[in-house]
Amino acid sequence: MSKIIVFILAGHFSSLMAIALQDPAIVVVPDTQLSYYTRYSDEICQFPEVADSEFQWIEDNRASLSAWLHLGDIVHLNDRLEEWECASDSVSLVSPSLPCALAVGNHDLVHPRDTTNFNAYFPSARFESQPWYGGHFGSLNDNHFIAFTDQGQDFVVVALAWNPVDEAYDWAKSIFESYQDHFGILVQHAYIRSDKSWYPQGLKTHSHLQDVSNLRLIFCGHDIEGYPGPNPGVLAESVVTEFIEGKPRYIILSNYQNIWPGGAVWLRINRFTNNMRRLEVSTYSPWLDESRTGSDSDFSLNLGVRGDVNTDGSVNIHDLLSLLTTWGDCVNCLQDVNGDGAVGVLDLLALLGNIRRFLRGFACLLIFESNRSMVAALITNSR
Ligand SMILES: [Ca+2]
Ligand SMILES: [Ca+2]
Repeated sequence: MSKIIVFILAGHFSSLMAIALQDPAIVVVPDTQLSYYTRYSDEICQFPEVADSEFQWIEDNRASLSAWLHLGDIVHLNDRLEEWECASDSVSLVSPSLPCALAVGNHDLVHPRDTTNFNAYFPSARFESQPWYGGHFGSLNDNHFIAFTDQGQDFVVVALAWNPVDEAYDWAKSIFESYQDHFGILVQHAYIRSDKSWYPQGLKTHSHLQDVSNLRLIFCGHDIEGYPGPNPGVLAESVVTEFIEGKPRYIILSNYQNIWPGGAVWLRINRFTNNMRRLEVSTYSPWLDESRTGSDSDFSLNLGVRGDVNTDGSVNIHDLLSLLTTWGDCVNCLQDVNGDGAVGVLDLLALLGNIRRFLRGFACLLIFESNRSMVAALITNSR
């Protein structure tokens, strides 16, 4: 009888372990516009097979993904319906059961806000039968949100369009507040530049949403200046760190649109590990079947306690030692507690600010040890 119980318990725990081992993962798709760009009237999309490889890869890996998010500039010439046709066909390669959100970029509309073609190919009706589709602001799908749960983690994602009306910001804020217990993500086409400066739209969104405590990640594209990287005008990658109520919020820029052909569909895989304490970001091209290396493309960020360098949930001597041995320049590294691109005194102070509990415990241990030797001496002397 006891053997049977042990067997059942062992089976139960092994299934729990299997669930814990699979982490939520969200794919970010930067600007696809140059895969579809029709330079001449007799061309129907420039590199549709390149874009298709990206969405086929998402479909092939759907079982291990939580969602995919498009950063905008889906097409290059908004008024060319062939580009929208190709883009729609690419997106159709992915099962609609996988949650997705698409930001409207500056190439996806007629300025200032005519999104007729976006809404012809990606209307709310295309998604609203899916349980993850949350709804949209106003009558169009320009600004929409999705909510879903994967591996026990709740997410809410808001997609804000290029140049949204002021009321859309209030709507976005109300969505995050309605899903207060969800991990919040925003996608908006233009937000920061590669030199970490604000785009005016990003600054405006920041002013409206800076106090939203559950907004933890912002993904954006658009920029191709590449400054100060080695490929100005070709690609852009950057991370800006903020702290909201003591928790880190990251603005993550990625765009590779001018890499031949058609941006080579470099996508971002964002994997949430260590019980949502760490974000592991990698950059992969399904077309090239290559991964980008270097700390701008392949890095980890701390989503949890400030100073918890190894993201194990507590700040202690291990984090302190890791920080001290990484002293100096350190782009997108976990030891860069304040996210300024280097490990230094400010990071040390931030870590020490959260290490007080550990130090208190250490002090108690010292007092106990010194008292113990004192008591032992007294006992010895009294004999
Ligand atoms: Ca730690
Ligand atoms: Ca730092």
